[in-house]
Amino acid sequence: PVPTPPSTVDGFVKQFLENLNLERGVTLSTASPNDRYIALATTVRDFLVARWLEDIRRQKEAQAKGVCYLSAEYLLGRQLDNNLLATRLTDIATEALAACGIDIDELRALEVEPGLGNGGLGRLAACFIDSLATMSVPSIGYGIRYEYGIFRQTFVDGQQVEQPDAWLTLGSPWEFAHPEAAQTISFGGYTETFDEGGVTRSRWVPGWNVQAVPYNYMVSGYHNGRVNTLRLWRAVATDAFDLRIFNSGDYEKAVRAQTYAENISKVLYPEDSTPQGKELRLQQQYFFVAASIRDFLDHMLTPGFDLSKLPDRVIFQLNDTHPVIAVPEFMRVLVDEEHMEWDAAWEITQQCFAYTCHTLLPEALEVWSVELLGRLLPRHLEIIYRINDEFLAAVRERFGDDEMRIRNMSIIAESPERSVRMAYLATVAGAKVNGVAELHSQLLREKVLPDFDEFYPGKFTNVTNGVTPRRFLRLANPGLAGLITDALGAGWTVDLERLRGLESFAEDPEFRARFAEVKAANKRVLSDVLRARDGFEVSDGHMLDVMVKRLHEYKRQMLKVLHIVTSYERIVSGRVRAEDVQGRAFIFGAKAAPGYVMAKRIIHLINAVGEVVNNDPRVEGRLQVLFPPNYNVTLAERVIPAADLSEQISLAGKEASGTGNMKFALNGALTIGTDDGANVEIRELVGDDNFFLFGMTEPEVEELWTRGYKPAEFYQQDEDLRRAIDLIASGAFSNGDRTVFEPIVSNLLYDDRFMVLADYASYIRAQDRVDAAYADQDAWTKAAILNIARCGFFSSDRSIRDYIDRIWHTPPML
Ligand code: 26M
Repeated sequence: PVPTPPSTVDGFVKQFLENLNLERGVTLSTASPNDRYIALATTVRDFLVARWLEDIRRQKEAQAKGVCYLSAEYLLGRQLDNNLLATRLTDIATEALAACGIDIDELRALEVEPGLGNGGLGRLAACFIDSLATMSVPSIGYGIRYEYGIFRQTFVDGQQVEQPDAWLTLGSPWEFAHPEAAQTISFGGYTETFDEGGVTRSRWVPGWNVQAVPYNYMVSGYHNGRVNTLRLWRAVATDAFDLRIFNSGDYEKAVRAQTYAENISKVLYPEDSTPQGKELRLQQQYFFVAASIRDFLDHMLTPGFDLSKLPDRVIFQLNDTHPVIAVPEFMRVLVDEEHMEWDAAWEITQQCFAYTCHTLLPEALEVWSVELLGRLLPRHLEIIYRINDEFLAAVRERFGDDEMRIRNMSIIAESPERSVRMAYLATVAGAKVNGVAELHSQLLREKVLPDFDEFYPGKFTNVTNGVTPRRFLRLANPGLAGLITDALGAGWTVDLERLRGLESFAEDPEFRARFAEVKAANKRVLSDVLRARDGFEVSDGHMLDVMVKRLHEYKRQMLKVLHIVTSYERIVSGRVRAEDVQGRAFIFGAKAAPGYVMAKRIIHLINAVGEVVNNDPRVEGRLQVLFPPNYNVTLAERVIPAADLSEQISLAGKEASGTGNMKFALNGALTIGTDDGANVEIRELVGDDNFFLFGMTEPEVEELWTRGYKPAEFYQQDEDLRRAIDLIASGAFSNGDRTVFEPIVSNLLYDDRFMVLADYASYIRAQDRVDAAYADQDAWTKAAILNIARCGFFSSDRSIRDYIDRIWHTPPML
């Protein structure tokens, strides 16, 4: 007997008080705020369980084809609100707590978000499992339960200092641990050959192992009664692991060994583009995919299942290359453990995997040295070699002994070090390979993997990213959601194309006034949050100009800085009167990978510019630079609904898609952006009049590179640019110390890999157009409403539909 949701306030009160007593061992009067939060979360969680258990049973019974989403990251954000929404308990819970003398908002604020991801890729995985549940697709998400998620960012003298994210310390009411269901995952050792009926085969004799303990999370569908599973694995030392060493009598070494094993799920790697080839990272990857594959085979299939039928039952979607070691693992299980013939196993494997690529930067493509891979996973290396041999033989058959081509296509790179190219392995093994926006998929085929596209016609496809309208509209922007529902009815939350219906409302002055009121209210909410959180004062009436995303040179936060410095310099040089300047608050949110020196310098510069600009009386408060530390999903939910202008200014051809760009447009911000990633599709949909385009196109970028890019020439030729850079170089933002930002300045003048200076003039002109447009508030509002009306395409529900149609072929379970 599983509890069913209370339909009354009294019922909720009763369950809540019972949870305080039975789960926390306290009474209402002795409960700490954390006790109350946990009891509330538990009460909500418990009412999802009945549906969840039912769905697990149904999925198993149906024996339908399902998706196993393999991702090293899930950037979930807070759970309470989303689950209240799914169970329709928001109002009941609010009243019930009020009846107990508790303000539910105070408890909401206590939830520490699970930050088990870096940025776009991790958040995309979270949006996808939301859509999978909402669309009743048989599916499960697999990943790692990091004990420490993405670091907490603080600023000390304007510079980033990382603090550990101990998100589990106050308890974790949303998870169910199953230590009894732990699996053993092996590493190291060696391979040996043996004879089996006259055939020589190879097998793995591992050197050590760890336990993988599953932690289950419920993923609730929106108002469809479905609850899916997210299963995250935690590494725990095995007895055997300890015992061998204990028996050797070395207690200290045994305890150290335990620490070693449990390190595997200790911390999320905070890099989001430049893999360092670290051994622990490969351990993490193998650990979670090996546990996930075993889990699927053991629990989702009926005993005696004919493994040749696996492609009818499962597709493993590889979220970037991080889980690609699943390919040789799957082969190892089929061949070594299930005694399948190699060719049959390979046939199945090629139908059971598909690969999503999220980048174009060559330095972001993962490779593992053969030395490391062979030491940690010797049998897998053998399997990879055989896959490569057979693949290259097929390439030879088709193209002849074109050694250049063979070297370029080999899964094994020979220099600078023998290593395995994980993207190539994924491409060879995957039934499909997709990019994450039209432009990105096209460049992937034409520039990154052209030989593979030629060799495998039909393998490459596109699925443009999307975002969940539940979290990023319905929950984050209740004011706008209410307005839309009043206009169109409630169906848009699961059928976002219905937003089209707002087009006619853009012409309605009363609707525009209500929209403007919602935007103003969202700005007040953000302003209150920033005051409480960081002590910032956002001026009334300022345009909110927002750039939030990981700090990376290709994303070009530096271009935004040059715009701010130019606006400032125009005032202090007397070329522009402060009173004539449109008030703007520039809001940044950005974490830098801890080892990314240039990114950290840019963070320092943004804070330094803010310090000066915000305190210079000549500016008369017209320009404000606000950089709240520790941008995360929780803060995103406040910032995005309040924004007027969305900055999507990467160098064309570098941003695979972007997903923040979609969130802003759906919340009625206008975009200033380059022709890059999904910006291209946003602009096509909203129209040129409702989008501020600037900068070179991707072919123009290519052309300038080949011609020879000399950033200093742009500096020489543009007075505003010269003044801005000179001001930074002069020490104006570093108390006269010219050395602090010198590396940034010389990088811009003499290297500038991402062509900030080449796009500067075009960017400044576009910003001048933004100012002019903002002066007509009513026209701006109209454009904002049209952005919303025309961006329904960017629902992650549509992305999932595309994955189903083009890759998975998994019909929804009705
Ligand atoms: C790899 C190895 C070692 C440590 C970390 C990594 C790693 C982790 C995350 C590498 C890349 C990671 O993420 C990349 C990412 O977030 N890419 C973004 O994906 C989004 C979703 O598709 C796109 O919208 C963005 O354009 C793309 O930059």
